[in-house]
Amino acid sequence: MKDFNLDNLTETTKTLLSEEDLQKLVALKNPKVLKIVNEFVDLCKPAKVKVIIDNPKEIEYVRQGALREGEEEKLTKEGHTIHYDGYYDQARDVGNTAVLIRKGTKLSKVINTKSREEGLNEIFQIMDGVMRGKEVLVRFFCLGPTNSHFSICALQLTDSFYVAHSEDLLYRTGYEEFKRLKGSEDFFYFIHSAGPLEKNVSKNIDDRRIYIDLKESRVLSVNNQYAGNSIGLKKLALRLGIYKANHENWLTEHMFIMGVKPEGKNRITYFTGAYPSACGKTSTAMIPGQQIVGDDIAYIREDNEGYARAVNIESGIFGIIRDVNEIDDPLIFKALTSPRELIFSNVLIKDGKPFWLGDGREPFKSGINHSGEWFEGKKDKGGNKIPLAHPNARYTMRIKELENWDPALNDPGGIRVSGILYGGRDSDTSVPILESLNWEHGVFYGAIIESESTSATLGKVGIRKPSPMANLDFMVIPLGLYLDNHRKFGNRLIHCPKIFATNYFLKKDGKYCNGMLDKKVWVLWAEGRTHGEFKTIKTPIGFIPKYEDLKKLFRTILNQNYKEEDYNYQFSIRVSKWLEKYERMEKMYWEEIQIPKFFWRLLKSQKKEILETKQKFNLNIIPPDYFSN
Ligand code: SPV
Ligand code: MN
Repeated sequence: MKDFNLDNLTETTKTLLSEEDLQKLVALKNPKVLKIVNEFVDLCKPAKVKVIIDNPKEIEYVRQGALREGEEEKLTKEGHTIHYDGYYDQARDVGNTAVLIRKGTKLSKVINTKSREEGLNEIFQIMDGVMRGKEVLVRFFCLGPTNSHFSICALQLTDSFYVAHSEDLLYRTGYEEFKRLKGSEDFFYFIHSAGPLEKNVSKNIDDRRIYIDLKESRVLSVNNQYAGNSIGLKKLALRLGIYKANHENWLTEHMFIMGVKPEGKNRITYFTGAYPSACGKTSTAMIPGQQIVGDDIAYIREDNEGYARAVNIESGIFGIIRDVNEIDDPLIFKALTSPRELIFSNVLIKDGKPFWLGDGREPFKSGINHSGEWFEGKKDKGGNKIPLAHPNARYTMRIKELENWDPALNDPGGIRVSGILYGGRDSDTSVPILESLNWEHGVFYGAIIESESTSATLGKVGIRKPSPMANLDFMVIPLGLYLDNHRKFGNRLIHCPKIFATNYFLKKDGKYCNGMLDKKVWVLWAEGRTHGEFKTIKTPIGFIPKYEDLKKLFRTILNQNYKEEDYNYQFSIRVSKWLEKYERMEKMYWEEIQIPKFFWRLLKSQKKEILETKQKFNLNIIPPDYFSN
């Protein structure tokens, strides 16, 4: 690789690159970058190659290109645009995503794998000439703050101006960072092609492929536009990050980062949190009065003093727009309804204005949406009623557009992690919040996160889906290895973050026990705990809050009277429900490989202790005061 230089460039690449753009590549003094550009320009055969560096003029070229090519259209409000993904390209394509591995390597049973040789042959064939007639953009980004030992350089080649524009909103520019690499090959790269387009959306959906090549730290993605499939730096880089972190003893997590600020106390305490979708991730990160650093992906490393520190690898949000309304999400709603640079995707457009499901406004009966011209009652080919907007419709904007963005966002040293929240969803088992007994026990909680399906999700109601660390979809190494890396990470720290588990969805007589804002109380209780405040009650499942403390917090934070009978119901230990959960976990983990001993040890001891308490009190549902002494 070292000797790849201009002389090695093929004629095609030389003729497609302007002298100015060629010089931008040369200035990086990075043979691997040159080689990649050469290889994929040769393979994908675009009509034009454009190298974009960090300056605003070049970034404006990308913004304008998205409009010119029709991948985005202007809306009435200044800076707002709309992008549509194809009707069948509205979410991550699990079936066509695969990790390329050597024969014999085993990963989690839920992860698709393919032999590397076979996968590369297949995708190279699809990529041959896939950019014909199009312009490919060569982009440089930085995953994490610039000038930071956390961060990883990322090279993206894409023929989608929408993808490149989204990346400008979601990530930090990285051309100068690539210079700082001084020729090193230690970076991720992503090749993306939306493939041939029809009405501005990917046409060859059957040839959609997203192949993760760990050996080369790269992901190749074709015939798609939906950001979770196309934007290299998002879920594709998450996978490469998990691989790298596990080999270098740090953590890449599907986690938000937030600053918690208790009123009247002059301090800010940082939490990270992993929640499967529909378990309250964004609403936790956006709890009123708190600050947001990131909403999706974090790199976590230990510092010299033995603290865990985290950075948001992104600087923007690709957020679910469904149910964002003035009452529940005032800050996001405000940002979405005022002028700023913002891409809406797959929402309804009527008279140049965007509308979405659950936006709190009178719904329209017609407009343009992800299905084209839309009218109420319209059905798709499968006979399914098409909603006004797609349930997974999104907005893409910079975090700085939110009034509560935290200035530590770009701190190269990251923030100090004091607490970690694992959020599951069930109607009948877990308590609203608990503190784990120690780090290992907390990792165990991360490993046993489940989310229960609701009427808002497809399929049967009440089905519990395991979602270890909300990261299973991206598990490019054996799940057991990943969990053990977590355990070891915390055990090395001198100042270990406290780990908490939340469940905002407990029900009584079919009704939710807690209001939307109750999570503010749980999170502020957790914040207090990281400062040694509040006494707790020790139970077999962990430390739970005392009634008096919650009563006070409900009063001061929400001006509500938290009744003791509600506390007793919500914080009871439901023995048979926990045992059912452990059984489901046992079954699931039996089918995984290399599950570390500590997991089985904890599963066994939790079961045993919970059974013993049942016998001791001769009760199946044990209220918290049975445990206080
Ligand atoms: C998620 O599904 O976790 C997301 C959206 O953040 S996607 O980019 O599709 O992964
Ligand atoms: Mn996510």
